[in-house]
Amino acid sequence: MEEPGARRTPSPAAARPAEAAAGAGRVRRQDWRPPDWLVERARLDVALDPVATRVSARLVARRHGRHQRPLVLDGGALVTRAVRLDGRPVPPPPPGAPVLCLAPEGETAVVETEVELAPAANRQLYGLHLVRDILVSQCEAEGFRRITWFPDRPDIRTRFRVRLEADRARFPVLLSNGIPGAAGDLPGGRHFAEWEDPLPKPCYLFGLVAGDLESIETRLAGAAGGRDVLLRLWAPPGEARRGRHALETLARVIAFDRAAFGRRPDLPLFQLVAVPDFAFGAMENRGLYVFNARHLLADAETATDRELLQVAAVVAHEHLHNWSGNRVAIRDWFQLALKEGLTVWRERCFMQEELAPAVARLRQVEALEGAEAGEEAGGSVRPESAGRVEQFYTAALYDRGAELIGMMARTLGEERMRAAVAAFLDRFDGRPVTVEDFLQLLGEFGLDAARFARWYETPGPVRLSVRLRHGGADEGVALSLAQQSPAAGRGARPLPLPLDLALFRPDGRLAAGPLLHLMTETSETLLFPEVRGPVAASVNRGLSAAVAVEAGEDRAVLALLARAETDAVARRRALWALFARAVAADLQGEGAGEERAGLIEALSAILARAPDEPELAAELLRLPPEPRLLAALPRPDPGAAGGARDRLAAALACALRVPLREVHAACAGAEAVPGARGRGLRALANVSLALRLEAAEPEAARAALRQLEEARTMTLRMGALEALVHTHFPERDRALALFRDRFGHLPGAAERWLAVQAASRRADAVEQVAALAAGAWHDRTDIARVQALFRSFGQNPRALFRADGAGLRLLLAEAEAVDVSHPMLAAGLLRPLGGWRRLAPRIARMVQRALARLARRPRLSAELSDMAEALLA
Ligand code: B3K
Ligand code: ZN
Repeated sequence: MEEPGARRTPSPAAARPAEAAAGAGRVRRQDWRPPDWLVERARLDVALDPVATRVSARLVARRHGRHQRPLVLDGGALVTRAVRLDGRPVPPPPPGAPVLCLAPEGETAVVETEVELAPAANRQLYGLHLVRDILVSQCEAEGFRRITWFPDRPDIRTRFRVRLEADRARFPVLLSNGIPGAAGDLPGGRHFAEWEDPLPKPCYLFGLVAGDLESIETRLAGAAGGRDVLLRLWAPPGEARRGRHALETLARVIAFDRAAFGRRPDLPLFQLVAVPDFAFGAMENRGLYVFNARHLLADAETATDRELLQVAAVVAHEHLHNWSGNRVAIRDWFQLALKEGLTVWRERCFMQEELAPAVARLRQVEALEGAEAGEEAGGSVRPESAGRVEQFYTAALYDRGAELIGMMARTLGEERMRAAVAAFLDRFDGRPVTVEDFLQLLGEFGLDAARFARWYETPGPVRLSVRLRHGGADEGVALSLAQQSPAAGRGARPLPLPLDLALFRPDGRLAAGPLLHLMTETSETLLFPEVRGPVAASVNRGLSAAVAVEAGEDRAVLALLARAETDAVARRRALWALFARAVAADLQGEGAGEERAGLIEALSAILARAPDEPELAAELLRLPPEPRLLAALPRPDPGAAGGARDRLAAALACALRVPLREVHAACAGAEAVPGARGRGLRALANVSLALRLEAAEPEAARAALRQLEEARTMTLRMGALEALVHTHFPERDRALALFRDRFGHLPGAAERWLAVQAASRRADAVEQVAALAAGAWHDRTDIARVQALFRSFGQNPRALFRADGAGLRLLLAEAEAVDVSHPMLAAGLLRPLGGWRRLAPRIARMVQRALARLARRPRLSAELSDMAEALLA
């Protein structure tokens, strides 16, 4: 169910691969020029109506610099009724015209426009659109031009005053950025509300929501320099009570930003709005953060502990943008990795206070590696050019952007980095920024900025090969490191890599380190003259540098690290590598006995200490997800690899039967335990239950059903279902029926019920998903359900790539059916096919043929056919 990077799910449009849309009009980084005109003030009057919304705008523009160039305004899909320049009418441009050129004579100009929009017909979702019965805007990156004529670029900051009016019965709540002003009734059942943002902002941060919403709120006494700050959360009727967790998180984030970065709340009111089916994950409009409801409304009854943490991360992210992004805004969209990377890094700093840093880091690394494994990896986070600005919004840009900042933080030291970021936010408040501005400031704090700048231009993935040489009896140990980036050989200079490393003796004691080494050359050799005898090296602990390490460790080294590493990321890497080796050995008909023994020893050690650090133990006890396992095998056949995986999992679970049962029993009552410990115990209960069922223990099936029946939290309910769904015990079907009948009414429950079955490892998973797709609970017009069922299916490679082609046919048929109404979603469903070339030749050919067939089908949307073509290219 976990969706890495989902916190600010970029637009489904971003799913279109870069090549597909790279047409004639490429935007280039070098083409940025200062704006010719600034817009100092904007007054918008919006008469809302789903079919015909009228927007009257009055802009006060000022010439920027000495020149005679025109004032060029951007427009997108606008129907223009009137234009006036300094009070004089100008002929309106034709519908859909992309620019409006005006030639004011003076140094300032007043531009008045009247346009008409059709939000209910807006399928592009940028600009103003109707979701369910809520009118909502999305302007980042270039959506404001779809609301009114405006120079739509982030380096122009404008003070906005907004007046909204609408039918009171249908849209009783009218929201925009900043501080509420006058409001009241109008004739004809209509009403109005005024809003003003006291600070100028880029137009992409304009926000508007209108609908039937209810609210809950929290007051932070004296939080804004002695004045109160009100936090208010809006949701559809009946749902706001599930927003307490988000609202309380926002209060903690505000306190955190103050303590860690010296930021005070700069508005008396911050609002969070839950919009069901909002397509963009979440958006940081100033003072009016909009979320897809599932990223905002969550409590222990409806969401798992992991999801509650994810909600906290999204809430934190959007609010932290208020400084990193909103007040300190980027100059142009090529700098997106700066605002997003810095905000994800700040979000991570916050989350490290919400849960144990080791657990937080494990989850970050898993999300990062998931994104990098997709077809998004490759480009640099700040390319020279792009087909469309929207192509920048990938999970890889967010996560890599944050990793770059994390590397700088490790190099400077966390405290110094926080001070540097605070100084950056102070110095550039209200000024457009670039990556260079940021690096230059970090240089003042002692960072080798010129070297770190190289990271922004380097395409991924960067590799680091590691070789350990043991000298003679009295010569010590040499560690050779060599970095390799795809840009190497094209004059690329070496990247700075902060490497956390340690040497371990065979008995698990440290022989050297842990230490942080900043690698600055293409290849380096580190000498440890004092270290004698055999040792194992662990390099890039905690994923301290954004590189993939190739150390060619043998079984003994992996087993040692799996047992003895104190760094969780390095330890899990060793565990999963050992697991993949064992699967590979099984597939080759070799005994996997020794790998298995290493795994059993390491997992026993984790189980033995599990009650002390349950959340961490639960993470380390998880077996690798199947897509991840396949990525570690050469040309895998997903079906065969799945079989080997199951044999290995069963053998491990059998060997660990006793401690697993004990640990599982020790977690009883986890629901009553508050805070992080309770969360850890619930995670441990679930993972130990899942492992017990790997060995098909009938008693575990009974325990799982009991857990489902008795649990009061979604965490334990889902843990039981996720463990049972792969089995053939009668408890499985009873559990699925029970969940549907007893909890099906809860928000998101139908999606969970679909998704969990689509993840089944059973041989009949394809048939079951086909039946679900045809069943009553699957509604093709309901985006959330399509995503729940087919995204989960996409992460189930043994079903998706089943040798008879049935899984593939099912996915492609669904994509074609969905394409009729939701082309972007349909294209997104194909993403799991991204790695098809790495699969066993027979399976790869099957995928290729199926994609080619799809691409030839008539009447595909541009989105779906672009995606099919890009996957084939
Ligand atoms: N800044 C928005 C991104 C919205 C994507 C639109 N194409 C969400 C976020 O990063 O918080
Ligand atoms: Zn963001």
